Amino acid sequence: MTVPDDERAWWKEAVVYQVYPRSFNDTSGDGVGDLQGVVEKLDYLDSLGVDVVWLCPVYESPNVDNGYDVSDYRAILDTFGTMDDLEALIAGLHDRGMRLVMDLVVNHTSDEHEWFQRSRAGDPEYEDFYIWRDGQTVPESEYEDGLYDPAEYGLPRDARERPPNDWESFFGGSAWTFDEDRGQWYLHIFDERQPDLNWDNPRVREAVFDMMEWWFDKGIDGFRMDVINLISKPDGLPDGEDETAIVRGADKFVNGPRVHEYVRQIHDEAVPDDAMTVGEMVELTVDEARQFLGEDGDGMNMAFNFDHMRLDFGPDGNRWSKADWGVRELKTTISRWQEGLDGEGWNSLYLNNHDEPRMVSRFGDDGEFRRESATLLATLLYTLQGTPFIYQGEEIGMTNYPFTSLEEVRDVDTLRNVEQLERTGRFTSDDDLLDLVRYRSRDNARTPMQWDAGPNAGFTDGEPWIPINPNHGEVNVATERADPDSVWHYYRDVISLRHDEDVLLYGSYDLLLPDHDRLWVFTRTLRDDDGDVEEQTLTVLNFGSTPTDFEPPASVAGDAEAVLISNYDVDSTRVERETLRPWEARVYRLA
Ligand code: ISL
Repeated sequence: MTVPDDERAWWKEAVVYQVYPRSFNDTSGDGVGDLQGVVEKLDYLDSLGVDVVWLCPVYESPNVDNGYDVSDYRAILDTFGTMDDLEALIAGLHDRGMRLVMDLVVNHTSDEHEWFQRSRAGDPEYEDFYIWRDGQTVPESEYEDGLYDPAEYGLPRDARERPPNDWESFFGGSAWTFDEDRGQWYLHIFDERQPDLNWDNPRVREAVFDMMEWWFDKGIDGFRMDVINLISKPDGLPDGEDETAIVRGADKFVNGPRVHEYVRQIHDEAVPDDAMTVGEMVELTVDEARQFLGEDGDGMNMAFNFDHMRLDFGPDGNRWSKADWGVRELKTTISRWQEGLDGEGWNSLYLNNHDEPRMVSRFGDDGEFRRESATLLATLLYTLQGTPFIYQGEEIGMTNYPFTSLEEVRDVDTLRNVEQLERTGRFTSDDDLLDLVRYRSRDNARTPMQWDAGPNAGFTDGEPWIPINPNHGEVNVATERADPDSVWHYYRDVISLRHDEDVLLYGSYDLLLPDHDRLWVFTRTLRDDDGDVEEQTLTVLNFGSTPTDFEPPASVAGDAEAVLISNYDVDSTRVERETLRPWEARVYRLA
């Protein structure tokens, strides 16, 4: 056995399936998915071969941000069911040898959380639970010269105050809101109804750790930690300095001064040894990731980084503009993470989630080559080093939604940002606006899971909370399962391949043909103690809708032992010069 036991871990060998419960499966008929809906599909998930379910927030919430605004961490939102349903889900997963990872949203709470209610009322026990500051006084002259408009901050005409600093919210506008009750401003890096917790207050940390322990006692197996590298804010809350920051101020509040101390404390105090943690970390670099992960890290297992999610942002670094990307940049970016974390951390592998457009629409071809490109992307994800995360519907090649009006949009992020951009005259026409929404909106991923070709795609008997993709007649689980050549069957095969092959789990990654602008070719290699190759695979991907010549480098050319998987028929095991078909993907076991 080449892989030492202390290098192995269950979460490294797992495939995680992300459930966005609101859009997964509705059993109550109210048009919103629910926990019983997930329970009902456990055999489905088992048959796909996944090991872990990551469940997006199901806690009590006013749903300003679909559950990422929690008003009670220990209660289940009525729409989703009851605590009994959640316990049934845990039991159902464990019975099948699967595990449950919950979402931990503790950079902020809902403004309806009792902590915030008490904090705004000045209750001494809670007054420092959030980040409260006095505003800056604006000289009367600025008001008279029209340089200051109180309405911009939702303040009355006679107000002469601006926020404590210039930080912006990810959802557009100032990151500060004035609270009448308390007579002060509070910080919210997301919506104004998502006030940021004050992690510098030890009582906040204690309260969070207690809550985490309470969930582990219920039997959950880990946490996905929402925007966890934003929890430490710098003393004095200085203005932003970096003009190209993703939002103004991000250069100050991302990876703040005590973030490692806090992440380590979370792990030391509230996470059992065999649990799995994955931190969502905006603006993370490989160097920073090593400090969170790995042997000398803070105890965290994996991080979601966003480098590959930014390749199509405009030159201003803004998510709400758009630029072309090429496979060269994609492979350079992902290769940097593959090489950078080898032996010093562990990658999470994803190309979409509930915040991103559908991967086949963004990185593949969701028209003529939907099947081929979806399976190529799967081949990539399942033969890289790291733990793959499937987002619901990815396994059937679900696509972006063809929005024709803002009335079809539910997402606070899309609506607030579009509103803000309209104010600055960013759009030339309605079509221009809708183009961007169709490309970027988080709602692309949030339309309901397509189970069958019937009414409402088998998602609900009621009126769905968000429109269902009109392509559900062709793209749905029933059709995919009936067709042995489908995306779904490919996912099942590639998942099972990955489970069986140590070299695909633990082998090191080496990029070949780095400068090729259409092909992505790499090996995975396991070596013995003397450094001799023991096992090796070769992944060859033609990233595009046109045929491409492949000239294999001498190091991998010749007779391979086997073709382990491919998305077209391949009749020879020879790795030799040939023309690859559109979106063709192959994995060889080298001799
Ligand atoms: O992609 C984004 C910015 O680059 C944002 O869409 C997203 O808000 C950001 O990635 C953080 O996401 C997480 O925290 C948000 C929540 O709205 C997202 O759903 C969640 O995944 C606030 O809790």
